Amino acid sequence: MNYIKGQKEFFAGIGQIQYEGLDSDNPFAFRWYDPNRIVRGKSMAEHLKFACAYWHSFNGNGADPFGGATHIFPWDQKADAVDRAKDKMDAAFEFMTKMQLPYYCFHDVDLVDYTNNVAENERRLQAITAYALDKQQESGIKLLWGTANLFSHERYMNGAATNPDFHVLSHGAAQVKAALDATIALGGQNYVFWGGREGYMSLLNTNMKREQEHLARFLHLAKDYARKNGFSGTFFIEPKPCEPTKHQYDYDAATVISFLRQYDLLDDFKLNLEVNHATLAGHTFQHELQVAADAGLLGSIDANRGDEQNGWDTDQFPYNINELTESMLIILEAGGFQGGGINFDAKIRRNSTDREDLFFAHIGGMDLFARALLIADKILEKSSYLQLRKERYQSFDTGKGAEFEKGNLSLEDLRDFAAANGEPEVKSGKQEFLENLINRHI
Ligand code: XLS
Ligand code: NI
Ligand code: NI
Repeated sequence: MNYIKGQKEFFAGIGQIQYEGLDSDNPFAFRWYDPNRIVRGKSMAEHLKFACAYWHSFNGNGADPFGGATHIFPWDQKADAVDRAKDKMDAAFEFMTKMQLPYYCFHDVDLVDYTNNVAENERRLQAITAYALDKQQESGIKLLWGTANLFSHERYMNGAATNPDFHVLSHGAAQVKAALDATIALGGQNYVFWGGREGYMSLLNTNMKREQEHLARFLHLAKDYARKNGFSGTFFIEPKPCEPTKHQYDYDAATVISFLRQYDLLDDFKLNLEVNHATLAGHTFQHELQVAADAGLLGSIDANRGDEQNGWDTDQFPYNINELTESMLIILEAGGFQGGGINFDAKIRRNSTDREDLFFAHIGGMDLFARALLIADKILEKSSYLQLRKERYQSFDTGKGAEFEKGNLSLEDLRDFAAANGEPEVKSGKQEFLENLINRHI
């Protein structure tokens, strides 16, 4: 990936970030992320498939419910929407190239501002898609996934696919159709549905069953349209338990899996799991990964973290090496992501106002995942971690335990075994030993 010289530079003075190893003092360098380093037969870049989230890095301007923008973007100045969008895209591709980020992800409205006119929005998205295709070809950067923003516009205050008003639902469909067209034109590898406002604020005015049926029908229509138009990638559902609605239909991994099964969507859909969505659902991120992996549905992840004292989606950049090490253990054991990668669904803080702060945020996140990958690989290869878990279940490997797993025993057989064999011996779960083992390798 080469930065195109001669083009206006938005991040002047910052060159391409390189791997310099642990001895480097350079804050603009990777200490662990060495894209070509081979781990378990694959390069780090292939394992991790890092993606830049367009919305946080190039649209999010530091505004919060108590105050306006603190990040003033030089690429957001031109009067014409498509011209403005092209400047933003130049900045984004410059940043991703300098950051060695091989992928990006977007919502339709991140790429270009939308109006209330369906046909005009389609025209704008097509114009910026053509521009994006050139940028992708120049830089080698690829689209990990596209999506449509069906939650910001006021018309979606009661949801999009689950809106009680069919007219609103049809606008959601128009947006998804255009976003699918853009994703397909750009060779996007996946397409994401995050429920946005698909949920309810009060059951008093909500027919939950009907809304969920509408959601399933909507997903089928989108899937059928995309397949008909040549999309062979994976669709992801991104679970989230609350915020913006009080109760989101895609609450967590288990809920989404059961929804996909109930509505016959398992052949085309997998999960995109986000760290802070897991913790908001009262789970660890590791739990959500394991639920998806066990169902063969671990598609992709949105990397970020929450704040332990806050109950909302703070979208901070990753920082916790223990959490990521334990996560990488599950991801590696599952054989990696199915189609997806690691999208930084994270934003720099309101008071991080220097242009270079966006670099530090991504350097930190990429290094932390690379480090977690190396540690997890060491734990799997060189420690008793896997062996201990295997031994814990060894009573099911032979004899009556194995017969039980095969389905050859009745409830009476179990009773007879218990009666004949007396009280089981006490066996330690060794939790602290295992926690020490993780920390020792970190
Ligand atoms: C919001 C979600 C959103 C999705 C894409 O909480 O994380 O950013 O990833 O619509
Ligand atoms: Ni997300
Ligand atoms: Ni989120």
